Amino acid sequence: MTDKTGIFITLEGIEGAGKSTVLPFLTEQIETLGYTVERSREPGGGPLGEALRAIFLNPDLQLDVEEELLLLYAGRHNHLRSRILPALAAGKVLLCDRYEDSTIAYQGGGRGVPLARIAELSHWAGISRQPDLTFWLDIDPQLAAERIRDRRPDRMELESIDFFRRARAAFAERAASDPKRFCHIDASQPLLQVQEQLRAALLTRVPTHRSGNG
Ligand code: Z5A
Repeated sequence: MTDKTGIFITLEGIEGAGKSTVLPFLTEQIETLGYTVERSREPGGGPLGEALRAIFLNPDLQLDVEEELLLLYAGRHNHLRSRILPALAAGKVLLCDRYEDSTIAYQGGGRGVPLARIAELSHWAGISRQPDLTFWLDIDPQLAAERIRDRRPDRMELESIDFFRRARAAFAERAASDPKRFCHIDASQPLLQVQEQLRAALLTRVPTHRSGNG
């Protein structure tokens, strides 16, 4: 699973699945295995991506899916070269809240863009590195929506429940096609049980880091 040095781990799932909630716990658990963890997120991550994130999520803007994709891949290119690859080269674990699987799920599954078209754009943008391990926090969209109902919605959260059902189905398809990388987590369970699933999965999937220098 490790490339020359670091490990690239991502967290995926529909909004309200609990990704932000489990990030500190997951970080701690990975550190316990002896790694230095750098956390990041998408949209965002690099300086350009963070600037574009505000545009991407702005509920006052009406973007079409081509505009969404161009924003996402400009940010992803910048994220990859300025944060992800340097962190991996330094031997760290780069732990990222969302990455390209979210594009497959939301712009592909949710908005219906053919996956071949997304793959073409990804190739053109030079997205050369995929995660080594992806935790998919899976939850029913209705339950997820109830968890976040008191929050002011961002642009994507204004979408219908059917949109999130299609996104979930796209995550499921992706996970089934790559079981070696994807780890399914039942995110509908109480937090302690979600954490226990993550801890157990980490122990089986990530080796203890022994050299102590990364
Ligand atoms: N997007 C895209 O379209 N294409 C792309 O390529 C990429 C992204 C990369 C921004 O993502 C949006 O961009 C996202 C996809 C799109 N849009 N949507 N919709 P984001 O990651 O910044 O936003 P998010 O996914 O919407 O984050 P979120 O709503 O914060 O979800 P979360 O991090 O998974 O959930 P949470 O904040 O940790 O938890 C939500 C609530 O549930 C909170 O009150 C918790 O206390 C509670 N919670 C958490 N876990 C539990 C459990 N186990 N039991 C009970 N309650 C819980």
